[in-house]
Amino acid sequence: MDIRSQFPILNQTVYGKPLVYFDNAATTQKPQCVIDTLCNYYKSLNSNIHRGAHYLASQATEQYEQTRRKVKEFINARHSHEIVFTRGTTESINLVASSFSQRFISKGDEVVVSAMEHHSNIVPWQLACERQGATLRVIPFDDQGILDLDAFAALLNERTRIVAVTNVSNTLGTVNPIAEIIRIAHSREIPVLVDGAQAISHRKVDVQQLGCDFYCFSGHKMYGPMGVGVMYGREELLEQMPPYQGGGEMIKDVTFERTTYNELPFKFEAGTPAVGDVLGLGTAIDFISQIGIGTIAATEKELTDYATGQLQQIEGLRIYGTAPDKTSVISFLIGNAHPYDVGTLLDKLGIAVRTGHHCTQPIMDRYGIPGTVRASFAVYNTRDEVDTICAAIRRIAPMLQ
Ligand code: 7TS
Repeated sequence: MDIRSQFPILNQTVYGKPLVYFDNAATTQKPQCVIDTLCNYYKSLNSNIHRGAHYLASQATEQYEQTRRKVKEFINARHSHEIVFTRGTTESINLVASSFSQRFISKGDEVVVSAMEHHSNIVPWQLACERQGATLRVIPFDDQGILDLDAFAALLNERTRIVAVTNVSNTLGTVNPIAEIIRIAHSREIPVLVDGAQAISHRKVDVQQLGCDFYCFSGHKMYGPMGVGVMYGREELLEQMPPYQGGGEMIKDVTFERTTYNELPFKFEAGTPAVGDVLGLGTAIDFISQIGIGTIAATEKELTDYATGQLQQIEGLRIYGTAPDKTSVISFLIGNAHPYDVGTLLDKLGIAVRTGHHCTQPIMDRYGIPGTVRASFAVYNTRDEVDTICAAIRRIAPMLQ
């Protein structure tokens, strides 16, 4: 079946123009199969999991746990109990930053992040460092948007407790050499958290092959529902880390004197989870697997190369993020135009892009710019849509001088 026709939202007009949706790095649209899973869950399965003794509860529990196994296979984790369901990448990183730091970070220690992190892989570590009396160190990147691995290696020392780095930059599109980063950090026995929010729907992720200690991602950026995500953590570390939130489900026994905690992964899943959304995430994984992540990557690369070539021909247009290995993200500015003005004009022509700092203010500071216009592609986008945005930019450029 044609991929694009599986996304009902794409078949509409906005302001009388066919919708061109190029804001996929913010969130991807959802195929009918994912929407059906959500509807069917609430139509025929809704119930609270792990506790009810009745039919619906046991069916919902079974499907929820089956999805955990599906995620395990998808990222090739060693164990299902290394997969913790969260509300998304942000919650996954906050969980690790909070719990890991309580156990492993103390006064005078250091945490390393990169200068191209999304705020959600900066601020939780700043909070943790503040609490524990530790210091944040930052890996720089060059004009093309490539991390400086020599500077990275030089940052590591006997006080470094963890490295937290993004697999793919949401603003520059750079695919970071995380296998190499992990190798360097592990040679000094430093664990590595990888923010996989922008990688998971574009590249094959194999956490065992990478050897990463934590890998975090969101369902909504991989054709799945909002409000659900994954924190993968290596069993040995998760076992040693304290719970993140307290509540139902994460305990073994509670008395007022002492509470003992449930085993993995339940220790980290306090309260009623978003069961329907977890099942929707499972369907999104099926959707990706059916197309094949290799096919998705190839389709997006072809489109990104085409778009880059076309955009580069537009006078006064500058692209930020020109690393050789990129995903389907193109950040740009036109002349002296403010990105917000470009975005507003494109919107009126039916084209959805994101404008601003994309929650990566340090990247903007690095280039000395207020923000960018960002077009980001998914597997359902087309060359015709790229032609539409290029024609639109040519049309609006004179209005922006
Ligand atoms: N990390 C990266 C690399 C991201 O791109 C994002 C979201 C997050 C973490 C946070 O994910 P969440 O699902 O918990 O919000 N990035 C974007 C973006 O580029 N535009 O909107 C959200």
